[in-house]
Amino acid sequence: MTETHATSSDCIFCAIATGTMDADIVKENDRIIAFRDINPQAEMHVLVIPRAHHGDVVQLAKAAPETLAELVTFADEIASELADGQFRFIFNSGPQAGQSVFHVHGHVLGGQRLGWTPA
Ligand code: D5M
Repeated sequence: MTETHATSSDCIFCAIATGTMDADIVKENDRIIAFRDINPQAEMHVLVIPRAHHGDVVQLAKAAPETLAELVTFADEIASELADGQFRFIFNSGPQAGQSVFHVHGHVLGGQRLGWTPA
């Protein structure tokens, strides 16, 4: 598993968090940044990440549980601002679960009725 660092030089989401890579940012504060997914899977598909580098949601939960809680609050606020306030919040953890970027990110999905067939 990826180690936890403030930033990681080869991490694309660290690059977005530090402003060295462009993203379609919808909300941010000192600790968290949210931006639209480049490959949207729903009418609203936003990624919510801590600026600090943590490899996955379990590492974040162990290192900074208050930041994980704030990600949930962020997701709720984004869903209210961009859609009808209802949302699905997904963390893929590990390659077999579909994780492809190893900087923790929650997928905020909504703006439409969502199906449920993960396989
Ligand atoms: O989700 C990784 C997600 O990250 C996937 O839905 C594409 C998205 N992605 C990758 N690069 C970018 C940039 N540069 N901007 C916006 N979105 C991006 P995972 O759960 O790891 O499969």
